[in-house]
Amino acid sequence: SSHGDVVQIPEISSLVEQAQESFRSRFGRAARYCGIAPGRVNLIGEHTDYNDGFVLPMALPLVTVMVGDIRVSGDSSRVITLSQAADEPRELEFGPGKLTPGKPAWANYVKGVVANFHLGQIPAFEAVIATSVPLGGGVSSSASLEVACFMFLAALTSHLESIDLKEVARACQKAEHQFADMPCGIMDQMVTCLAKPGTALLLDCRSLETDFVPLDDPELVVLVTNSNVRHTLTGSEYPSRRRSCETSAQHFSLKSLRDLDMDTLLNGAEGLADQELLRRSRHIVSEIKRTQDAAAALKTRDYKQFGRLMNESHFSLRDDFEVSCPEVDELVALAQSVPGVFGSRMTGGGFGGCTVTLVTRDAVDRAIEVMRSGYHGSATFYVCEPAAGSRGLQFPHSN
Ligand code: GAF
Repeated sequence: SSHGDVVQIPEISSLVEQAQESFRSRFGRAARYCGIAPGRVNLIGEHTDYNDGFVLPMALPLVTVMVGDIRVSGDSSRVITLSQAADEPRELEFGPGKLTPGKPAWANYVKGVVANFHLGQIPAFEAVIATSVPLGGGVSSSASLEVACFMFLAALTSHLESIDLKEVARACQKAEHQFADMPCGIMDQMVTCLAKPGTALLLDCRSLETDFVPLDDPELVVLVTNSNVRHTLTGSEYPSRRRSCETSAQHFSLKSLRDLDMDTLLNGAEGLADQELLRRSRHIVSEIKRTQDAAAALKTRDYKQFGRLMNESHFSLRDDFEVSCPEVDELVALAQSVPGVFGSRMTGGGFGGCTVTLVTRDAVDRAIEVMRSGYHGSATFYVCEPAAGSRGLQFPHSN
C-alpha cells in the first residue's frame, strides 16, 4: 500500500511473546526473566552530552527485549537474536572467562554488558533477544540492547529491587566504549534507562540531574523519519568531533565547552587554531542554550518557539558542526515546508539515520506524504509519542 513505509509499531507484549516462544522451542522450557529497554529520539541537544551540556531526548515505543533463564547444566552462556538485521551468526556462546570484542557485531553489546555488570556474579544463562528498534538507524538500537541485557541480568541475579538506573546507564556506556569502540556520551543510555511515558527528559549531562518535561498534548505527535542511509564516515567522524571539542575547551582553559559563553568564544576566536574549531565550538555553545530554551518553551506549551529552536539546531549541525548529510537535509527541508509542522531536524550522531519532526496530529499524514514524494531515497516513518524507559521482570510461574 502507499502507506507501506509507515511502520506499524508492534505491541511490546507481542514482541515479548515472540521471544518467549522462541526460547521455549530452542531451549525446551519457559523463559523466567525479562529485560526491556526502548530506543530513543533526541528532540534537541545534539553532541552536547560529551560536552557536559543539556540534552532533551524521549523514549520511543520501539523496544529491545531479552528473555531467558539460568542454564540448567553447562557453564557457557548462549544468546540468540531474532533480529533479521543483525549480522551472522545470530547465536552467541561464551564461557565464564574473560570476554573480548569481535564478530558478530551485535554480540559485542551483550558481551560488553556482561563484562561491566557490577551487581554480582552472573551464572551461565540462556536467552533470546527480539527488537523493534531499527538497527543502525540513529535511534539507539545499541543502547536499547545494552540496557535490555543489563535489566535481564539484574532480574536473573535478583537485583531488580536495589537497582540504581544511573549506575546502569554508566555501566552500559562503558560497555559501548570498551566493546563497540564508540566513545559515546551518556544521553542514550540515560534516557533508555530512565524515560517516563508522556515526557521528554531534560538531562544535565554534567550532574546527571533529570527534569521530566510533559510532552503529552493529544494534538501533537513526534514523527521519526529514517532516511535509510548511513554514511561510512560515522566511525571516524564522531571521535574526531569529540577531540575538536576537547581541543577548544583546552584552548580556553576550561573543563568542557559547557563552561564557555558565546562572547568569550568570539573574543578568543583568533587564538583558536582555525575557523573550523570556531564553528564546532559555536555549535556546542549555541546548542546548549537552545536546549535549555526549548525545554522552557515546552513547559509553557510554546510549540512554535520549540520548533524554531529545532530548525536552528539543524542548521547549526549542518553548517557549523558538519554532521548532517544531503539525504537528511532534504528530509528536513521537506518537513519544514509543511503547514502544521513546528520544527524538524536531524537527530542522533549524524551522517545519515533519522530526522525528528514535531507536528500536529492533523498534519502528520500530509507531512509524511510531502517527505515521501519529495525525498530522493526511500524513507521509513514512525509516528510516536514519548514512551516508557527500561524495566526488568520475572515472569509469574505458569502451567
Ligand atoms: C550518539 C552518541 F551515542 C550520544 O552519546 C550523543 O553524543 C549523540 O550521538 C549526539 O548527540 O547517539
